[in-house]
Amino acid sequence: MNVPAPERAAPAVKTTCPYCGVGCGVLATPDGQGGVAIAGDPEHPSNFGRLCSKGSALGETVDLQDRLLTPMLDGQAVSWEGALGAVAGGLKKIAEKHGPDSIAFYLSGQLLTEDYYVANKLAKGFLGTPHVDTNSRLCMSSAVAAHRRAFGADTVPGCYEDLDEADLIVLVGSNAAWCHPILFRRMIDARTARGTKIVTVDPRRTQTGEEADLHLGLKPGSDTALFSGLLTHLADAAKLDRCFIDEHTAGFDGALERARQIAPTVAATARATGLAEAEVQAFFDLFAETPRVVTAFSQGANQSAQGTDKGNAIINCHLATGRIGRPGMGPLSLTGQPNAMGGREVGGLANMLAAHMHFAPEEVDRVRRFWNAPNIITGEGMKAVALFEAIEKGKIKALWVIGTNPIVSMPRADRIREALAGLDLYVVSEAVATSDSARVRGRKTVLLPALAWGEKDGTVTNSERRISRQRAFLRAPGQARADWAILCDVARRLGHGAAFAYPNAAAIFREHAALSAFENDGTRDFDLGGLAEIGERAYDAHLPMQWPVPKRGPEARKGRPRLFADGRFYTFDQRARFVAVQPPALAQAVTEAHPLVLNTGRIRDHWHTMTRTGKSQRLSAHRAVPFVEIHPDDAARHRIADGGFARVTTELGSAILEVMVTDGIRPGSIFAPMHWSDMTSSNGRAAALARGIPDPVSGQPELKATPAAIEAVAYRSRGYLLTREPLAAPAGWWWARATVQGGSGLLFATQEGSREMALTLRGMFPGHELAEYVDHARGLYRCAVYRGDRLVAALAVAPGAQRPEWELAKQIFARGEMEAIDRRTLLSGRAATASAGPVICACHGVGLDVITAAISAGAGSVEAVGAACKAGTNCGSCIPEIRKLLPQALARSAA
Ligand SMILES: Nc1nc2c(c(=O)[nH]1)N[C@H]1C(S)=C(S)[C@@H](COP(=O)(O)OP(=O)(O)OC[C@H]3O[C@@H](n4cnc5c(=O)[nH]c(N)nc54)[C@H](O)[C@@H]3O)O[C@H]1N2
Ligand SMILES: Nc1nc2c(c(=O)[nH]1)N[C@H]1C(S)=C(S)[C@@H](COP(=O)(O)OP(=O)(O)OC[C@H]3O[C@@H](n4cnc5c(=O)[nH]c(N)nc54)[C@H](O)[C@@H]3O)O[C@H]1N2
Ligand code: SF4
Ligand SMILES: [Mo]
Repeated sequence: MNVPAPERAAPAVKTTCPYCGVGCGVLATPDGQGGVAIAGDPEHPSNFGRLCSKGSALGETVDLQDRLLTPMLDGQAVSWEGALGAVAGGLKKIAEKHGPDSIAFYLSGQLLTEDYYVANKLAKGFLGTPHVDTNSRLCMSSAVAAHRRAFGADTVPGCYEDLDEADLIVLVGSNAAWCHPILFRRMIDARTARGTKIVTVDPRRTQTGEEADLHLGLKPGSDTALFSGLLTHLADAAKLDRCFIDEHTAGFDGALERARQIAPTVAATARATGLAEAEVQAFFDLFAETPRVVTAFSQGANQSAQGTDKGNAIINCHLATGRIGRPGMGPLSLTGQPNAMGGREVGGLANMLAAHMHFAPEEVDRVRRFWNAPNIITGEGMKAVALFEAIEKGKIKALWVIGTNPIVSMPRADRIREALAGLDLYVVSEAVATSDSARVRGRKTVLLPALAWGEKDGTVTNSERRISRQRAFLRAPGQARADWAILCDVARRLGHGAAFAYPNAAAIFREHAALSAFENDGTRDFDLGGLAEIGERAYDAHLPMQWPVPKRGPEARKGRPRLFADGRFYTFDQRARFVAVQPPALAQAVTEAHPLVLNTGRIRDHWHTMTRTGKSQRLSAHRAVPFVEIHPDDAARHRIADGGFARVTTELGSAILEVMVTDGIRPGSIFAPMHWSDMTSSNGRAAALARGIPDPVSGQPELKATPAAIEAVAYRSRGYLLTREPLAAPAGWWWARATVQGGSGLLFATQEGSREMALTLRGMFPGHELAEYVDHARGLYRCAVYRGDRLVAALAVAPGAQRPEWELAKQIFARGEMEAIDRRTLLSGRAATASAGPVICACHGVGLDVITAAISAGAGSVEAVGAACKAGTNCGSCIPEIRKLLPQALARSAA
């Protein structure tokens, strides 16, 4: 059994952040009452004590509200016996009737390696279905495919120290300031320490682009032209490492010839990318002249119908200059999820078998013998997009979803939601009962309560191949269990008890490590042989370590920061491959009906579908409603106003989003965050609008460029409602929910006037005292609902053209006890003192107005602003935004 941690005020437990692939070490100090104090682990080599806004707020996300705490069968609570019986019985029946390949698993890069290993083994070795894919298909499968084409294995050559030691960092399709914030701070430190230059390549000028020395706002999807132009330039400027190319690579001439066809000159590159020639020239010169260059790439490269070629176009330039595997140089795929890499190690993708082995007959046989597997699969399964299409077509009858929320995050999610209803068996292992995917019903639906972060035990691997421990420090709540333990119980019920008799996570890790070393002899990059006999105590004490960790040799038991320094790769002839890439093209052209390109992605303080960060009031303050960014020219053309609403429509559906007009986005493009779901908004599911045409090599869907239309939407009234408990919004409202201090907030819009709104609200709080301010002639209604001195709810309604300003009301609401002056403030909508404005610094809750006031009073630097009002002094995630407000920045953007 998994030994639960004692729940008492205890010393700090070292664990790892459950969010992004940076993989920061966390010190968690439980308070003995289910809560926890969070700090960065100063000894962890990924973050050296720092945490970003999301990591810092982890303590606000461990409460049990909304948690799934009992197994459920078709909407009814059942015993574990009942639930596991239904899963095992259902799988057995379906396998007998339709064959095992009518069963599919959809896993997650947020599972621990041990969970992932067991799921993969059960499906591919024992149930005998190849259809095991993961949300990592949507995340970094193009990077995996590019690595395999170039290196013969899915190897990340470098490490984070390379960022400290680089003189040039090129960020391609990465908003690292928001999505890999602690790594980004390392890059900024490198700039301070050694003058490292930062170049960003992104059609949007994000906060990362704002901080860059050079921002290349290229046309969506044109990255292969940029890097083809660069390869051509390196050749023409005699900047190639001929020796490296001749001795350690193959395919250079073909790749260069293709690059010349795509982008023969600087001028041609500029034309193909929509950049100015001077910008292109500046970038090419910088790259050519700087030996220590790291090119880090993320979803702007991967989530593309040409994602694999984008990765290889980048890698080509590094191979051509021999800049790989050496300090301060190399291509670096930034992984998104905390265990995206661990999933690749166990073989969680449909085109892998296990432990970086694929489907060569000898590999299949090797894994079969190691597992003693009765039903080993012999070929690839369906990748996520195809897998969900097979569900629509009725080919897949049973689906088990573990640790991901596809009804929000899959492209074409509305269609998928309909398709799931046709499944004979739909199983969801979840931590949260109210997630969109947990609320869908198949013909038979089983929900299995999973342990969440802080309760579970295992390992994760970050972007630099570093394996760290996640450790339990909270008691298992309700009947929740570890994902691996649930899987093992189902395996036992299917008659495979002996192969799944793990006493704990350490035993699974040992087996996983042993498989990686099994008949390896240096032929496979992924080798944890040195950890295959790790004891329980050593596993518990395991320090972060970078694979490979072979049994013998210099890096035995201590791992290795870089690979390929010797110029030997994992192809049959040990030479790396150049890849001749295809010219850039968007998967789908815009049309008259859908004239804009919809780009989707992330915001600073929310994580994916918000089932966890949505619980934090700190993280919900920075961006409280789903929004769409649009260029001023397009806004004018479509008659859309900043702060108003717009309906964004693609051929897959529509969403209604608040408009943010900004020249940070290219004309012709719009951007919407992926985070809002039906749990947090009425019409905010923007991720579902993506068409998701897959890359031909990796199968990763295009999520950054879907043709879309936009039109203004007008509402008669808008306002906010603050309540102590989350309240369902009345039908017909547009709404978005955000956690606020002391309760829950709804920002809403309706077609009703203030008169009807007043009636609705009074009906919501029967038996309470109401203090009201009514001016129906001006469409205004404000109301404070209280019991005695305690403020229970606060509402404000104004005409639809006004964006509600709720910072002040939130401050009063947070205090709970009302004084007369607060009541007047709430009802007048005007502060006795100035409001703080929208929150910029999540850690200290510092608003925009406070920061600009500090700057007006003379604070001329980020440090001075911090000294004046504390903004930016904790996690630093907001520093790029503060820097943008400084007079120099304002002068620059005015010029
Ligand atoms: N705050 C926060 N951080 C996260 C996450 C989160 O949910 N919230 N999720 C984590 C996960 S799983 C992932 S995968 C990572 C993702 O991290 P990122 O990849 O940095 O984030 P995204 O916002 O998805 O996309 C990055 C950028 O790609 C740009 N882009 C779009 N099209 C193109 C193009 O054609 N070319 C180029 N060069 N760029 C393009 C977009 O404009 C966007 O700014 O973040 C991780 N970190
Ligand atoms: N349009 C568009 N779509 C996208 C993207 C985009 O940029 N644009 N990005 C894509 C990318 S890169 C990613 S990674 C995905 C992310 O998308 P998802 O994986 O769907 O998002 P999450 O919200 O992280 O889902 C994790 C789920 O697991 C649950 N959970 C948490 N802990 C545990 C646990 O320990 N065990 C179990 N069983 N469940 C747990 C959470 O409550 C949550 O419901 O979205 C993809 N979709
Ligand atoms: S950068 Fe932030 S989200 Fe990512 S691992 Fe570190 S603390 Fe967690
Ligand atoms: Mo991701």
